[in-house]
Amino acid sequence: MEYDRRTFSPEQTINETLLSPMAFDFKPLDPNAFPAEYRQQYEELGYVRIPGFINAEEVALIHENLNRVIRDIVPSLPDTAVFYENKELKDSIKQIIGLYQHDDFFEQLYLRGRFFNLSEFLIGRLVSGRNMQYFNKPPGIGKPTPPHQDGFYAKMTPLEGMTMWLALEDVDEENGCVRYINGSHKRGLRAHGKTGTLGFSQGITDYSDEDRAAEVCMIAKPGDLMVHNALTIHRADANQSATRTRKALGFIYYSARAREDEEASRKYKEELNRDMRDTGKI
Ligand SMILES: O=C(O)CCC(=O)C(=O)O
Repeated sequence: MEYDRRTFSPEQTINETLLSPMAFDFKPLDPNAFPAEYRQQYEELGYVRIPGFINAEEVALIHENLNRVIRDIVPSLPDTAVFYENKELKDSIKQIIGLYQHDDFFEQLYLRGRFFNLSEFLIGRLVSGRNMQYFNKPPGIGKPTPPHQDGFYAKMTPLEGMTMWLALEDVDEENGCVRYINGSHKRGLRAHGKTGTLGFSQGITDYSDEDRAAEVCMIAKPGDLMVHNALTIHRADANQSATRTRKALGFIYYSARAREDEEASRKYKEELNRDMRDTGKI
């Protein structure tokens, strides 16, 4: 494994001029400092669960910055970058796509912090960032996330990728924990078809009772991180709480050598945007 070109030593500071109004303080960690068990678990199960990957102050800083982005930046974003559970209700945001492209704080969190270094450690190669998203399930109306494999959405070859899912609040069965199927990353891509769900337009078409019985629910506290392989099957239930939100961040990384099929990706996005408009979802 080679880390010399793209990693940051713990002492290294971020260029002050790049900082957004809320200070960035997620010191990168040396990739070699992560425990070997993280990679073992990731390779065996298709995911690794890391409790307390960031601390309470760091979680609070992310919330502050999210609130600022939602207040100051979201109103000017295109309808293909912000999805609402109900587009008439501005407090029902369910997803912000490409969060790092809209704000410096999130760009640095994504590309200059310990998340990036962890992705290199787990993949064992240099990586590049593909997308960072905000996920919420608003109380009462937050819909289920259909069973899927992220690799189906990403038109990448080789499919060497992962998503990091960072809980920003308590997540459990009631408000819609992420559910993984152990070892599913070893069995290839399953058939996907349209789901009608905004933000997760494709789902596994033959998801069975056997699949459901094999699910493991990722109960999480704020700051806990789950990292899943692009082939790991996962889903989440609706938010059944009348009062609790379910906020999280998703960080998607692929190996630097993975290439996107640009034509397939462009076609897919065009069709998706057309579908979302035609069905009145955006
Ligand atoms: O937040 C969710 O419900 C699901 C997120 C997801 O599917 C992912 O991070 O790949």
